[in-house]
Amino acid sequence: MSEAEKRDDYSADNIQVLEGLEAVRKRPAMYIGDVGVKGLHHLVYEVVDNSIDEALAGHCNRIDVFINENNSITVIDNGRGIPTAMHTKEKKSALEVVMTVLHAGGKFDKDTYKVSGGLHGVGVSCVNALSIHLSATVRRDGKIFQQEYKIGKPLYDVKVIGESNETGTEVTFLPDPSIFDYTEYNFDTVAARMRELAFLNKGITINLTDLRNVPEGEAPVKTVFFSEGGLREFATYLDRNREALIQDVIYFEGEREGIPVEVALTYNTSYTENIQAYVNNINTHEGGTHLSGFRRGLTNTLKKYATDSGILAKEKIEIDGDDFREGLTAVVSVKVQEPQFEGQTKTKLGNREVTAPVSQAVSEMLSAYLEEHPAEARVIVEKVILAARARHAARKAREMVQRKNVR
Ligand code: 0RA
Repeated sequence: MSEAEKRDDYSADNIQVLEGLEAVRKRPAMYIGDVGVKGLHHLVYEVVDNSIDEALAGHCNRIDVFINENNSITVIDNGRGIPTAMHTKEKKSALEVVMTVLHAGGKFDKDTYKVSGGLHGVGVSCVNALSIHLSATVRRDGKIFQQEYKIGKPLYDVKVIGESNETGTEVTFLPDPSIFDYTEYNFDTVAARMRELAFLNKGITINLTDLRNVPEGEAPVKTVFFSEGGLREFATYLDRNREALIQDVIYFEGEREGIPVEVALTYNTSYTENIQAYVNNINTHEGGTHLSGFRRGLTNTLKKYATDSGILAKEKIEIDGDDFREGLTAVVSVKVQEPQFEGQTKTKLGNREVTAPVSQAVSEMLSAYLEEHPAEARVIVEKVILAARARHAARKAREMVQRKNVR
């Protein structure tokens, strides 16, 4: 056996096998949230997430997504390609195992840095189960392999259909109309998620092409999502319609206590707060420990600066956490190996060990920025003090009205 074959053998065998697919068709909502527009779009995200994981592992930098004329979806990546060698336990190609066994997707081995969220990580087999037709094409080892499925069942064994010097995975699926209320994709919905993924995973090019209703004789429009600056550019994008209070985006990227942390923040002249917090590329709408860490780092650092710099001294005013967040736009992204999602919509991070690393990262980047940019620091602190004053005045006014009503 050659080294390459051994490696392939190894990766093929390391796929953990758990359960069957019938369960998914019986209770689709349990796996993809719902069978409406949201669930329909989740299918795309799940397939793309697998390619994102391959990119995060350092083997892929390009993902092409097509919305086809019949509302099927094609996702092509330039990764290593899903292994196709025989999986000894299952006596099937690893590709077939990945496509037909729930949870078989990526748990190849713990060393592989795998953090994708997707349908809460249920895997591409789930997409297969909910598609009337799916085709998987793998380019690797000089060959092109293919297998097709109907509602998750293979139509034939994995076969070689050609030769290729390239590597990668290509999946085309057509959602089952007997499962979904709607089967028509919304370009803007898909585009928004691809844009978000490009910001969250800098350096990956995601191309999105809508092949529906292309006028005769015209080329389809390809939209390219690519971010070199990551969250730094994400924050700028979020504030695109606001007036900036400071021109910079304060940015941190690194690892703290083994947890990859990326944070970007800036201030605009509005009074609203916009903090987007992500765990493994999933927007944690209900917040959690990473958001607490962010808030703690922000509040402590700004409070300390306001006090030490003397700007606060002449004010004699009590400032609290909310005052630091008026006009704040921020994005926090952490990658957590075993995330615990809690809350009503399972979008609240519960892992206690994440708070300190995020808080540290925010304190470090922010104190360094404030020290080096005294002019901007003053503008921020003055805005904070203004917010505190407004809050105190509002409370006084409320108390006055209430006192009058008592009489
Ligand atoms: C695990 C191992 C290997 C590739 C992949 C997963 C993989 C999965 C997907 C899903 C979509 N695109 C993908 N690209 C790669 C290969 C391991 C090896 O070659 O040693």
